[in-house]
Order: sequence, then structure tokens, then C-alpha cells
Amino acid sequence: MSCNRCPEPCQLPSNNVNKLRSLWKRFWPQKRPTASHQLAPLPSQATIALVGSPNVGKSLLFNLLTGGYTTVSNYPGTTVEIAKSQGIIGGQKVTIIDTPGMYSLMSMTEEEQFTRDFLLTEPIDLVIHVIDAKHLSRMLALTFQLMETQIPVLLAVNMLDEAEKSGIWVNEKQLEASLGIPVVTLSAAQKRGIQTLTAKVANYVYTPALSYSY
Ligand SMILES: Nc1nc2c(ncn2[C@@H]2O[C@H](COP(=O)(O)OP(=O)(O)O)[C@@H](O)[C@H]2O)c(=O)[nH]1
Ligand SMILES: [Mg+2]
Repeated sequence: MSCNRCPEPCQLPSNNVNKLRSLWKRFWPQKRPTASHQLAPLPSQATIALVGSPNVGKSLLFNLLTGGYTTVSNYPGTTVEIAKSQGIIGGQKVTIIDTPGMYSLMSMTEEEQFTRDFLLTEPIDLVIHVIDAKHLSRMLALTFQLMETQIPVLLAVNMLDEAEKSGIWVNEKQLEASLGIPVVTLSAAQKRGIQTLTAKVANYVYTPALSYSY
């Protein structure tokens, strides 16, 4: 099995426990990423995973990005369902995956374990971490965990309509500067911010060997 982070194919142990242990070591490094561990050039058809807590709007966003035509299947060996579809972003075909809800990479439930293992083993080019703007600070914990995996992360702060009703305003630019990753504020329900999201995804996904710092 090869990982999509390294320019050269790398061998992972076949044993599941060893495999995960080695992945954790790799994706949870003690040191900051070095120049030698930058992204390999991205494939022509990028894969994007929507990740986040339950009820933050991942599936609604998935439908908006894919036009609703979806293949839902059980991930091999599990009862966990995964929705996969094609979308067009920046004029190019992308594969978009809607993952089961997760609160943390320190997973507890079968769904969380599945999503964590899925992110660490499958060739994902970009993770869109969808969060609820009303619970921004609580949900940023998973953003940091995802950033530690070294998979490129874009933060989608959803439910802006509800947040604004509660008097919560999110400063996209400031958040972007603080985190060092692309941030988009949006309301999937109102279809607000979708164009900005696709524009930022297009920039991010199709820039080879892009690295981030935080
Ligand atoms: N008000 C509001 N509701 C939203 C928004 N995005 C999603 N929802 C609603 O939130 C609920 C959960 O959305 P869903 O996509 O199933 O969340 P998931 O569990 O993360 O996949 C649904 O009733 C959606 O219609 C949003 O931006 N604003
Ligand atoms: Mg869902």
C-alpha cells in the first residue's frame, strides 16, 4: 500500500495494529513537517473528504457540491456507510466523500474509528472540516488534530445564518491568518459562501506541493 504524502511509494506493514501505529507515528509527528515531506504532485482527479461533528451540515454541503447524485455503500468490513460522488470544482472533476460524524481523532464510536482510519489510510487530497459557527472554539480542537495529520485542511464554518441570529460574527480573514489554513464562512442552508468555498478549494487542491504552516 502506498501513501499519497510521499513522492516515492512507501510500504506499510500489513498487520492492522502495526499499520495504524506506524501511521500515527507518521501523521502525528513530534516535529513540524520538513521540506522533504511536502505533498507529491496532486492527481488529476482529486479526492476531497468532508469531515466534522454530526449535524454541522456535511451532507447538505455534499449535496450542494455534487448535485445530489450519490453512491452510498458500506465501507468494506464495516457497517459504516460512506457517500461518494463526483463534483466539478475549478472546471475539474473531483471525487467528494461525505464521512460519518466525528468529534475527535481520538475515536470512541465505530463511525469515528472508521473516519479516522479512512483519513489516515485512503488517498485524500484535501479535508474540508465542516464546523458549526455557533460552536466555533469547541470545534476547532478537531481542526488542529486534522492539521496534525498533514493532510491539507480547509475549514468551512457553516451555519452562519444561525450564528448571526445569535449575535455571533466570524472573522474569516482573521481566522485564516491565525490558523494558517484556508477558511470559508458559509450557510449551506442559504447557499451562501458556496462559490467562495469552491474557489478556495480549486486554488488549494490544484496547487501542487503546497505546504502550510501553523
Ligand atoms: N440553519 C442552517 N441549517 C443548516 C445549515 N447547514 C445544514 N443545516 C441543517 O442542519 C441539519 C443537519 O445537516 P446535515 O447536512 O445532515 O449534517 P451532517 O450530520 O453534518 O451531515 C439539517 O437539518 C440541515 O438542513 C446551515 O447553514 N444553516
Ligand atoms: Mg450527514
